[in-house]
Amino acid sequence: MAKAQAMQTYPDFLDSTDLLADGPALRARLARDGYLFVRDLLPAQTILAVRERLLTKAAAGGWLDPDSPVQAGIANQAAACKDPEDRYMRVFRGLWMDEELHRLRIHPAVIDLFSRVFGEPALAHPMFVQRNIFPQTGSFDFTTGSHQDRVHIGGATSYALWMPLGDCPREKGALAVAAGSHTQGILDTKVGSGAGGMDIAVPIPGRWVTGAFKAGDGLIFQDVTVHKALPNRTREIRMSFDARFQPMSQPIADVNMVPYSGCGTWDDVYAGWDRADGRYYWKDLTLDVVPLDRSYYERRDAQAFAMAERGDRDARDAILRIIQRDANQEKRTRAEKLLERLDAG
Ligand SMILES: O=C(O)CCC(=O)C(=O)O
Repeated sequence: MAKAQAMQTYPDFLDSTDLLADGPALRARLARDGYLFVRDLLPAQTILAVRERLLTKAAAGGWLDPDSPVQAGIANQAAACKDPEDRYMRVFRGLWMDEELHRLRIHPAVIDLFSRVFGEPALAHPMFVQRNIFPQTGSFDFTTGSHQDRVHIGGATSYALWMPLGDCPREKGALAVAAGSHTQGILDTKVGSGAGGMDIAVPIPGRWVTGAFKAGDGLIFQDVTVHKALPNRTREIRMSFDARFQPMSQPIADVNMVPYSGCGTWDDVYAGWDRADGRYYWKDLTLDVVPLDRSYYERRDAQAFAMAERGDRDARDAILRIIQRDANQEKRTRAEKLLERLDAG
């Protein structure tokens, strides 16, 4: 717990709200620190409306305490789970497909901000992430480990927008970034339970900063800025979304053009929507779509197979990801056998 306590004392983000209208100043600060923290980027009411929609779906999926009001977002700890477990995905799909959630990443305030930062039209990646972090307890302990996004996102330099769906004080699992870490390029990774089943394997450069978010506040960071989430020490599920943005003229990797893994096709996603706006917003744009450099995943998979052969359960998340997400049938079969062995102990 000492480590968690130390995280609670990280200094606050530098607040860049006063620079919001000044593209060159935002660009300079982002280049210097690797991140921007902005208050009230989206109207709180917009965020809270999405939060309520997602909580209703989470409650129907059994994730919330049946004895508490849905709006309180109190977790049913017996249902605690995480991406990419099957029981997580069963409920998560419905949350991720939510139409109002999808509209957040193309809200004019967001697109205008990134366009100012880039000095040219900004592209919101079609693919984005919605996260649900259950409280940390004796029997369930998952938070996002330190990582960089670049290996997962590929393409040209991109920037994330991370926003909690509702207020997010530090103890609810706020995001932290290592300011200045973006100057060191892509760092070595090892198999872990962090984003994409990878964690950073070397000492982390830069200076950790974090802060308390109010609904509508946003954190922007570069794709090589190291970041992680603080543990969720409340009784609520911490809900957030993170989307990626880049200058429209730059190459975008193919993996960012498809829905979240396990959520079907775009037609599947849109089938349950009431309104048409926000669907296929990229279809008429001229984009330079390139393949993702998969070498980082290939290295992760080789490490995960070697660990799982030795019976090391730390490989479990990466093995699960191979089973669910790898195009290669041979690898999936090998991973399935190893998972059975790992789970049999
Ligand atoms: O929300 C989290 O726990 C992790 C977010 C993250 O890793 C990201 O936005 O890239």
